[in-house]
Order: sequence, then C-alpha cells, then structure tokens
Amino acid sequence: MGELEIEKHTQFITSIEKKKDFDSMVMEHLRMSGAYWGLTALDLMGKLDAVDREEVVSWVLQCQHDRGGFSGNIGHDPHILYTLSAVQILALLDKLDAIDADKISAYIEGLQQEDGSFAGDEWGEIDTRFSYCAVCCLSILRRLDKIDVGKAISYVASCKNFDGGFGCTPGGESHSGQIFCCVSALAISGALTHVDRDLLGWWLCERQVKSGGLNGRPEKLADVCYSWWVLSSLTIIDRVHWIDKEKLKTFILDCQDKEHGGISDRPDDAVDVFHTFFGIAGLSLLEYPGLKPLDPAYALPVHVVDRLIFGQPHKQ
Ligand code: GRG
Ligand code: ZN
Repeated sequence: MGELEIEKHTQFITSIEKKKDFDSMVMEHLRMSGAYWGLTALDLMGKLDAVDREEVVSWVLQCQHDRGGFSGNIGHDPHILYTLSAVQILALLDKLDAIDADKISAYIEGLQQEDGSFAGDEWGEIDTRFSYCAVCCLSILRRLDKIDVGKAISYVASCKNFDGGFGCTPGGESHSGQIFCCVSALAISGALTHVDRDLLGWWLCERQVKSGGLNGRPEKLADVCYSWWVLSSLTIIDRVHWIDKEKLKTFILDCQDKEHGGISDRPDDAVDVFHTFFGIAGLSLLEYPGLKPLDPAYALPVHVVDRLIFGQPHKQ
C-alpha cells in the first residue's frame, strides 16, 4: 500500500488558486466551499501555514451580503451552503470575531419554514442538507436558540426511511450524503435517539464494495467522497468497526496522483480539491498516522471544535 503524499497534496491544494483552467471556471461560483475543503485538508495535514490567512479572511468578508448570508464568490447570491463554509473557514482560522454572529443567525432564522425545514436561499428549495447547514452553522456561532430546534429535529426525523437511512425530503430515497446531513444535524442537536443505530449501521456498512471503497447507494460505484459521507455517519453512531478499515485505506491511497498531488473519486480518474479533501478526511477518521483528527459532525478538526464548543467563548 502506498503512503499519503502530504507534500504533493499540499502543493496541489495551494496551486489551485493560481490556475485559470476550465476546472477553476466551473468552481468559480462555489469557491467558498472549495476554500473550506482545501483549507481544512491543509490543516489536517499540519500545513495551514502554507496560506496567507489575512488574505483569505479579507476575501471571505467580501462575500458577505447585507442581510447576513455569504455567497460562493464575490458578486454572487448568498446561500446557506456558502454561509456554513464561510463560518467554518473563519472558525478554522480562529477569526470568528471578524463577523457579526447575530446578523448571520438572523439570515439563517429567516430560512426556517413552518414545518421546521430550511430553504437554501430566497428561492425556496428545501433539503435536509440545509437543515444540517443551519444547525451546524448556528452551533458554531453559539446561536442555536435563534431557531426552533425542536421543529428542525422533527423535520429531519420525518425524512427517515424504513431502511434506517434518510433522504432530502420526506419519502426521499436514502443516500449517504443526506444521511451524513441528518445524522450530524441530530448529533449536534442532541437528538440521536431518532437514529436506529443497528439498522442504519447495516445499511451504511453494506456500502463497502470488493475494492474496499464505499458507494453512496446500493448498486452504485465506489467513490472516495463516500469515505467521508459514510464513515462520518458510522463514526457518529459508533459502528466504524463494521467495515474493513484497512481495505478502505488502501482504496483511498490508490486514488492519489502520486506525481502531481491530489486525490480522485476512483483510481486513475482526474483529481480535484473536493475528492482530495474527502480522501484526507476519510483517512483522518481512519486514524491515519500524521493526520489531525476530524470531528465527524462539524466536519472541522477536533482541536477547532474543542476551542469553539468546549473552550473559551470567542470574542463578540
Ligand atoms: C460541511 C462536509 C460538509 C457539507 C456541507 C453540501 C453538504 C453540507 C452536504 C452534501 C451532502 C450530499 C448530498 C452529498 C452527496 C454528494 C454526491 C457525491 C452526490 C452524487 O450523487 P449521485 O446519486 O451519485 O449522483 P452516485 O455516487 O450515487 O452515483
Ligand atoms: Zn464523489
């Protein structure tokens, strides 16, 4: 089994900014999430000093809108997905004091619907991804009391299926990505009693295929990003030992571009920052030597979550 190419991946992530190719144009509107993936991966590898923190913070702040939400890039519309990414970046860089937490909380509060669900933005799409974004973001900001948490929990619970998994809306098919969102939202809200750990654990561990990789749903191909979506959920419900960890490690390491850095969705595909983050995040959950531990629900390094939730309150 090869080793994790920490130096090569650091070079790959830090060089993305300078590239002006087709991939960077496609990424333009979701740059905030791209920055969160890249910066968190760097921190897990102990390489966050490779970026200019002040430059990042100044750009993040330029993406905030008057009503409190953040957009994926300067000049784009605000969305709850990018608002969470922006808050995660500032938490990672220990710069939460640079923003007005009440303003962001008011934006998120305005997206909650009567049934407890959340819209992603003013256009009104509803999805349990947005429930996660709301709960995670407000918990980081210590403002969970600004929303109706009870209703938020009931809505997420109403998206639970007969197989123990969760979908994007009530009745929606179980998918590992949505399961991460629902299980994490419930974990952060202290409502894991809504999860049937054994039933869901079975469904999740059956995502491991012959190659050792994990897929997102039955009959689908393995993909490195499910090393995060599936493994984080298994970690939260304490069922990681139900998969073959060594085989998954080998699958992720086999997806590295050992020459130029970066990790792809499956062996020999083109690398990207999304799969590079989720590969490194998966290896961190598998306790790969030399990587910092990652919190499975907040998707932030454990040392950051400790500082936020259990450490001294951040300055207001
Ligand atoms: C802070 C980690 C973090 C996340 C923020 C954006 C978000 C909240 C959650 C997204 C959860 C999700 C739905 C992930 C799945 C992404 C994905 C690979 C979708 C592809 O689905 P299909 O069905 O592909 O097109 P498959 O793999 O099933 O063939
Ligand atoms: Zn993927």
